[in-house]
Amino acid sequence: MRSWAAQNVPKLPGESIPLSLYDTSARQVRQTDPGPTARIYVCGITPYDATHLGHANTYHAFDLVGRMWRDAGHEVHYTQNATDVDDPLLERAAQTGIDWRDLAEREIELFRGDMEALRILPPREYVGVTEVVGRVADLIAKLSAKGVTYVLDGDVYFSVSDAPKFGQVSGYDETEMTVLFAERGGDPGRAGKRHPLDWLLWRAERPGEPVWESRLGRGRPGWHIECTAIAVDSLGSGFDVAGGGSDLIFPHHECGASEGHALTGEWPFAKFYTHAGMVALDGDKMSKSKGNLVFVSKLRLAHDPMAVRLVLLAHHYRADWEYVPSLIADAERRLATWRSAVTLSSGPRADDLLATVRARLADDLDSPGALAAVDAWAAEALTAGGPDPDAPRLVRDLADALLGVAL
Ligand code: 5CA
Ligand code: ZN
Repeated sequence: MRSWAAQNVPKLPGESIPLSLYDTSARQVRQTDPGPTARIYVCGITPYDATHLGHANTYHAFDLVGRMWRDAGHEVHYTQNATDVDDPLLERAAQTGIDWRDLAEREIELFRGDMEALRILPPREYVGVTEVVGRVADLIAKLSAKGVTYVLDGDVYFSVSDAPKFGQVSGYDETEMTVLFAERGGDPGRAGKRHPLDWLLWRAERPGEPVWESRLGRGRPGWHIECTAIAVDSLGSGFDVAGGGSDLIFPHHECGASEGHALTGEWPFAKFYTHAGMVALDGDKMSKSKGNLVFVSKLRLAHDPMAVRLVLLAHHYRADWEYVPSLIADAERRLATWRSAVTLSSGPRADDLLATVRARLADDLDSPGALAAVDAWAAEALTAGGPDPDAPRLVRDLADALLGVAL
């Protein structure tokens, strides 16, 4: 599919700093160690409703990852999927009387506009599941040939007993897994399954549902295998980061990691499993199914999109936080202050500021720490001034390149 437009990223002077990130599967912060081309896969939207601030928080976090790698001289091979056929999309299409394909296309287009407005750099490959169904079926057949699947009434399941590393990504115990599996699209109670946590790879044709002809017969892919297939085809195994929100730790990334292991023989399938926190509204996780949403498309029309980005930057990516309207007001004030400071004809030297912003972001993306450093520079520039005629330009460039904020 078409991705979205990229802005030019200014090159910065001085020394870059290698990025460290929290790896959910290692349960610690570790330094990333990409080759000349860093490889990242981030789970994309299920396009049945507009992008909310929670989604934006997740894509923003991984945008900072890419910006830090670029600053360190790496190329970034970024792949993202769109779950453009799945139960929630089909249900919403049926409720609203819109064709599911039209609904997906409309919401993906709105998402592209949101990402561009927030200056989130686009993936090199943006792949809709409907584009790769045949390929997903090939990989399911490959799994079957390895003896890790079984068929139940035409549906194909991955057998969790044949997944020796299962549980290592999330670290959850079996009770917790069973609860989350049921909440997040799994079917632990289905009669005939060998184990409650066996997960669906291929769903055979059901009346009224979209289907594809494939080597597995008529049907459509299950959820987890779509991301594994797209990631392995686009990035290979042992890529640097698999990312998403923390609601994807289990079962999505757990199952995907075991699928990748079975397909490639490599463990871990991704070197880092990294997750952004959940954004809530009125005390509840923002979700399309609950309807308690703050849409990016509305917020960015009512406010400067750079203020929306500053709301995201003001929270550590791993934190769970709640949206309240005062956040956007605070961000607008900060944006105005920064803009006033970078339009001065000179300011305090900013080399130390650049080093601090790099250091804060390199430390598991401490964006609040980075903002505090820019705040301090701007306050000094506006109150005491400074001798350096190049400093305002440098601050503008570092805000652009590292924080994605156009001043
Ligand atoms: N299509 C699947 C991933 S393959 C999916 O989870 N789609 S989604 O539209 O539900 O979510 C898209 C991304 O936003 C996922 O990475 C998800 O973890 C993240 N996300 C969803 N809700 C929130 C929220 N309230 N706060 C933060 N991130 C969220
Ligand atoms: Zn995914």
